Amino acid sequence: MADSRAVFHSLTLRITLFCSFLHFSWTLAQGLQWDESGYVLYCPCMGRFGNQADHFLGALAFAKMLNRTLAVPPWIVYRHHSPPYTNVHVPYSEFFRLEALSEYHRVVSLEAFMEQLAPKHWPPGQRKAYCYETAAQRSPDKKTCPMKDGNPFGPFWDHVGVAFDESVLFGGISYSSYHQQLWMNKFPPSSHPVLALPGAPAPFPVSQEHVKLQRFVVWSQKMEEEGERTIQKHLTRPYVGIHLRIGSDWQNACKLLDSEDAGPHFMASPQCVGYDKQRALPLTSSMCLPPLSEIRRAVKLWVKKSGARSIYIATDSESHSRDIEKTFKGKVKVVSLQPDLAQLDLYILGRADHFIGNCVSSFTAFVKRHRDVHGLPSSFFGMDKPGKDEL
Ligand code: GFB
Repeated sequence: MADSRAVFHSLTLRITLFCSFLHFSWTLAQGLQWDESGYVLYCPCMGRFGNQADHFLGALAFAKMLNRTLAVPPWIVYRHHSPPYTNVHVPYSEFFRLEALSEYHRVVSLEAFMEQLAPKHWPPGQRKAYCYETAAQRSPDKKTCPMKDGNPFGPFWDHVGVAFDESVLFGGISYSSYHQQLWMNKFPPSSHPVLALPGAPAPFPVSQEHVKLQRFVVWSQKMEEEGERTIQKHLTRPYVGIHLRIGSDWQNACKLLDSEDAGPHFMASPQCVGYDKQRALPLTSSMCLPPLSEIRRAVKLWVKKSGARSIYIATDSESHSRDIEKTFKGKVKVVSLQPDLAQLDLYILGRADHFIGNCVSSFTAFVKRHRDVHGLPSSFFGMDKPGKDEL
C-alpha cells in the first residue's frame, strides 16, 4: 500500500516537474524580463541548512502572498573546520531544481537577478534595505538596517556584490498572511520594486500551512545521480535510515529543555509533537538527545517491522555503527559514510524504506517533509508514532 502510494506520488511529481521544466526553459530562452510586480530578496542568515530550508519555504510563501518574484538566495554553508575555512555560498540549483519552484510561484536565482536585472533596474545608488525599526535600533544612528553587520550578513551581500544606500524601516507588521494588505499598501512595487530584507521573511520553524511547500523542493539531477549511485553501491533494500544528531552543540542545546519555562515546542519539535501547543504531545529529553539504549531500541523495532537488510546512519558526530552492528549480530549491514556534503546524507535518508529522525532537529525536518511528500514512512527517536499534522 505504502509502495503504490509512493509510486503514484513519484509519477505525478515527475510529470508536473517536466511541465515546469518546459515552461521554465522557455522563459529562460526569452531572457529575464523585469517583473513590474516587484521582487523579494533576503539573506538566509539564520542557522545552517535545516534552518535555512525551513525559512526558505516561508519566504517562498511570503513572495507569493505579495505577488512578487522571489530572488532565491544561495545556501550559506559554514566551512570553518575544513577548506576553504570560510562561508561558502552554494547556488540553490546546485542542490535543487529551480524550475520545480516555478510551479508554485515566480522565482529567479539571486545570482541571475544581480547579473541580468540589477544593473539596469536596481542599480548601485538606488539599493534600499528594509527592516524592522527594532533591528535598526542596533545601528549607531538607530535608523540604518544592519544588513551587513557581522557574519554571515556581510559576506553574503558582498558575495552578490550589494552595498545598501538607504534604509526603510517598518514596525507593527508581521510576515504572516494576516498583514498581506498592509504590506501591499505600505510598499507598492511601483515605488518599492525591490524589498531587500536582512533575514528571511518567515518564522522558524516553518509554519504548519507552509510545510506542504516542500513538494516544490526537488533534488537537482546532479544530487539525484550521486545519491542513487551511493545507495546502489553501499546499501541493500529494504534499508532503514537514521539521523543521529548527538554532537556537542546539540548536547548543549538539549540541556535547555530541562529549564523550567521549556514548553512542548523547542526548535523543530512541532514536526512530531504537533503544532497546536494545547494539544502537543510531551517532548522528552531522550527525544532531543536519544541515549544509545533508545537508539538501539528504535532501530531494532523498525528493522524488524520493515524487514530491513541494511541500515544507513547519518550523523553529526559518532555513528555508533559498531554497537548497532552488534545489536543485529552482523546479520544486517550497517553503513555510515559521513560524507563531506551533508546533502548526500539528506538524500539517502529521504529515500530510505523507513526513517528514524530527531524530532527537534530541522535537518531531520527536511527529510521528514520530503518523505511525507513522497508518501514514505518516518518515526522519531522516543516517538514511534508521531503526532498527526498531515501534509
Ligand atoms: O541543518 P541544521 O540547521 O539542523 O544544522 P538542526 C545542523 C548542521 O549540522 C547541518 C550538520 O546543516 C549539517 O551541516 N549535520 C547535522 C549533519 N546532522 C548531520 C548528519 O547527519 N550528517 C551530516 N553530514 N551533517 C540547529 C542549527 O541544527 O541546531 C542551529 O541550525 C543551532 O544553528 C541548533 O546550532 C542548536 O536544527 O539540527
